[in-house]
Amino acid sequence: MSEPAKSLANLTGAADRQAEGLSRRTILNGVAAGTTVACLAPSISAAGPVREAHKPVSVPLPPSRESECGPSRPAPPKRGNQQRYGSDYMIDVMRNLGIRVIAANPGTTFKGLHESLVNHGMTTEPAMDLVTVTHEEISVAFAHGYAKAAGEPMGVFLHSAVGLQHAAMAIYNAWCDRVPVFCVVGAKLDSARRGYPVEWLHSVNDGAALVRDFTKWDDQPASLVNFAESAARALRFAQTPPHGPVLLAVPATLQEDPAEPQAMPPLPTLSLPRSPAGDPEGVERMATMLAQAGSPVLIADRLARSPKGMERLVRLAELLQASVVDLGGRMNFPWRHPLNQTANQDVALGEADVVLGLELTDFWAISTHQLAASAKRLSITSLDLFMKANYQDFQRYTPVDLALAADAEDTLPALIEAVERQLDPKQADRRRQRGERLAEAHREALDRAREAAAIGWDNEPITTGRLCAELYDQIRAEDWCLLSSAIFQQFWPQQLWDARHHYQYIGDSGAYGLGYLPGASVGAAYAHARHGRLAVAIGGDGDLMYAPGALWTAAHHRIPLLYVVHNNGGYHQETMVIQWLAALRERGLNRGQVGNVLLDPLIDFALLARSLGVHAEGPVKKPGDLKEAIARALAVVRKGLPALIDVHAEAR
Ligand SMILES: Cc1ncc(C[n+]2csc(CCOP(=O)(O)OP(=O)(O)O)c2C)c(N)n1
Repeated sequence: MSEPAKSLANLTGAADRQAEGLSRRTILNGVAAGTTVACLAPSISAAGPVREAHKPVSVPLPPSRESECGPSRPAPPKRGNQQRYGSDYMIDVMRNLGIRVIAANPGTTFKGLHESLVNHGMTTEPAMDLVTVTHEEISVAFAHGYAKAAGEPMGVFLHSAVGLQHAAMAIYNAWCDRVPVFCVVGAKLDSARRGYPVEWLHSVNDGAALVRDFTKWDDQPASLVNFAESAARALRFAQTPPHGPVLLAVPATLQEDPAEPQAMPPLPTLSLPRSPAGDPEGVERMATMLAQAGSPVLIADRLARSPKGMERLVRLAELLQASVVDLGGRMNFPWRHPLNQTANQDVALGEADVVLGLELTDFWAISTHQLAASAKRLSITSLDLFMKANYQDFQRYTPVDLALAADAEDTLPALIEAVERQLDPKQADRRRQRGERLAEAHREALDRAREAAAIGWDNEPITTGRLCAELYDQIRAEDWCLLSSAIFQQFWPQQLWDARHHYQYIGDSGAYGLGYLPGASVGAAYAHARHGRLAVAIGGDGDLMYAPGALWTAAHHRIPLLYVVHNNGGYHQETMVIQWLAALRERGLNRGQVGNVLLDPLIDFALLARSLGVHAEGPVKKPGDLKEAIARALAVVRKGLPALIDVHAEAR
């Protein structure tokens, strides 16, 4: 092993280091509970007065202009006003259905809900939270990340027409990622109550039409009973596999009109159906094929909706001593498990005689390019149960030998039981030997990855291998979680880090719609903060520029997150595409960067982050400076605050 590779082995876990018992739990728990974090990093305090913990602030404002507030502003309610409004009831409905957090950028079409949330939902138990967001795309991305980290959906309030238009791409990401998001959009339906021109511009009769192709369900309730039933139904659909975003367009009149308590319908409760599991005969046949296979491979993409999914895949793989290839849509399988053959997937898939795809989005590419024609193809996916036309996220049609239209996570218990019954005890030695071979292949792949990550160790710009190794070295002893997919960092974390728990990784955006990571990582970090976990994300400079306002939300709500900017000076993915095309057309490579680089002016992400109230380090240009910058930033995150490091790194 080369010298840099040896030191990398130390950094990435080969060295037998004892995890230090550094506990941030109490500090971070305090943040989640909204207590004051008194200690701020010097650079933040230098930038302005030390902020207090987040609490509602009453600031006297000048009266708003009529054109902004409407001509008929209601008289302020008297103190102790006992009048209840439709929106108070709606907040109670959402709370009763398990919605505790709402993200929103304000807009008058949901002002009833907004007011009820702050003066009722947030002031009565169990208290809800309102996350202030600077762009509706960030609201939905926040909820997207939150749902994957928390294992439960949260709500998003959206302004009619314009707000929903901003939110649309993020809803599409959540749809393609099969993640539940509960969207509520205001609807100014009664034209007689549209008081001023802007209200007409922000009115639409069927607002949900804009996103209907990529939401699981929507409705426009016309009464409080209708709202209660539709909210429960929406959350039920959203959380029945395949999960997905849902939307209610709620008339402003229904929100704002008084509602007598005795006229309010009973609060609905949420009864989630059991997930659709594979039929017993199909499961039995599948178990036979797997039990008799010589080289079985289990491929998982969006399998593990919950920790149970990962536990079950481990159990099945260990029973069969099968290779596992993790496509990374979720945290499906421990990254350093000896049966994890993701890094050797070409070999594993090439040798496979039976392949089981678990919630795969694209079986076609694997089936066509990586599997032998003779390999038996098995599939379990809930995508066979529910799909929509128009948007083409269903990928190419793939013929398989046996498909179960079912939720894979909840089909695994029956499959495991059937495999256990069917495994031939006389073949136990053969299976053990197969497992040993796979463990050896895993070890060799890890060694190769360490060697590869050490290449160019002292290079400038900093290599992505060094960036990921140095970061891991400083978090590995803690309860860390990675909120980005590392697709543009050569998957170094998946290759080098040791993720064992389901919460340590949440996959990617779903539709590769950029602008996902800033909001999603802040939303996921918000959920992780309750457990005192150390949340880190590594994202592109181009990606961050779509939604930098998410950093403000992280600062405002004291959300602990280390956001590392992999700053390669632009849209490298697209640079490669244009260069490739220009080369194909024999026009040379040198103009491939035009329209694809962000170098003039060079973006100072540390300055940007500081302006949004986030502690920042960088730009870090020299590899030797990385360690200290990471240490300083992590010190801030451990105190319960966000921090950003701008790293000038190689393209990939
Ligand atoms: C909303 C959206 N716009 C454009 C694209 C096309 N696109 C794919 S990758 C990419 C570049 C992303 O830049 P960055 O995040 O800095 O990553 P890099 O490729 O530079 O490593 C772009 C623009 C997209 N996927 N989503």
